[in-house]
Amino acid sequence: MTIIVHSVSGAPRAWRVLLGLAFKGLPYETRYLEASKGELKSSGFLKLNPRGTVPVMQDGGITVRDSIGCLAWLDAAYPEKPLFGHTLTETAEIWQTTLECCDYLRAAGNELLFPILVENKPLTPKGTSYHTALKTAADAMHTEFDFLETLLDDRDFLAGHSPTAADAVAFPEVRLVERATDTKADIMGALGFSKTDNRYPRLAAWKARIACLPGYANTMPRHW
Ligand SMILES: N[C@@H](CCC(=O)N[C@@H](CS)C(=O)NCC(=O)O)C(=O)O
Repeated sequence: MTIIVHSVSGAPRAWRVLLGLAFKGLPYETRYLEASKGELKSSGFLKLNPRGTVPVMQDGGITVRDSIGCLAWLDAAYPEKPLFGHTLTETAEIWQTTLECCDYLRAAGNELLFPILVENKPLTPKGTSYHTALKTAADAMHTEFDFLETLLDDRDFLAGHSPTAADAVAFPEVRLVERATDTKADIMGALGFSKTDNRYPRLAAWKARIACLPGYANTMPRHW
C-alpha cells in the first residue's frame, strides 16, 4: 500500500515529511491541495484533519496529521535508516535539535517570510512598525542561522553524519530563505540576506549535501 502525503506546495511542515520519506528511501505519493481555493477547509479534508492543516499522511488504515507525528511514526513503522537515531545519545540530540528548529527556526521563518513571500509586502520606510518587525524577524533568523552553522562545525548533518528528523525540519526553513533571497533580492538584501552562502558557508554545504540525496527532487515545491 502506497504512503500518501497531503501537502500544499512549499508548505514547510508538509515538506518535512517528504524529506523524512526521502531520507528513509520510502516510496510515497504526494496529493497537493490549493489553500487559496479553500481545499484545506473542505468537508472531505476536514474529515482527515479537523484542523484543516497539512501535512496529513496516510498509510494503510493509519492517518497521522502532524509533521513531527508523521516522522516519529515513520521511524516506528519503518525502522531502517532511522530519523531519530540508533543510540540513546543520538536520539537525545536529534529530538532536541528537531524541537529547537520547530520552535525557534519556524517562528523566525514565519515572522520573516510570511509578509515577504505570502503577503508580498514591500519593505516600507524605516521607523514604521512593519519595518521594525521585519528587522527584528531578520535578526532572529540570523541568530538561528548562526546556531545551525555552529552545529555543522564538526558534522555533515545537523545531528550527526547522516540525515535525521532535525535536517527534515530545518531544511525547508533554510531553503525558503534562499527562495526569498532569489525572488525578493531587494528586501532580503536590505535585511542582510544577500550573499547568504558566503556568510553561512557550512549551511550552504549542508544544503548542497541534502540536494544530492536520492529522492530530494520529488520533495521540492512544484511551483518553483
Ligand atoms: N502542528 C502541525 C501544524 C501544521 C500547519 O500549521 N501547517 C500549515 C502549513 S506549513 C497549514 O496547513 N496551514 C494552513 C492553515 O493553518 O490554514 C504540524 O506540524 O503538522
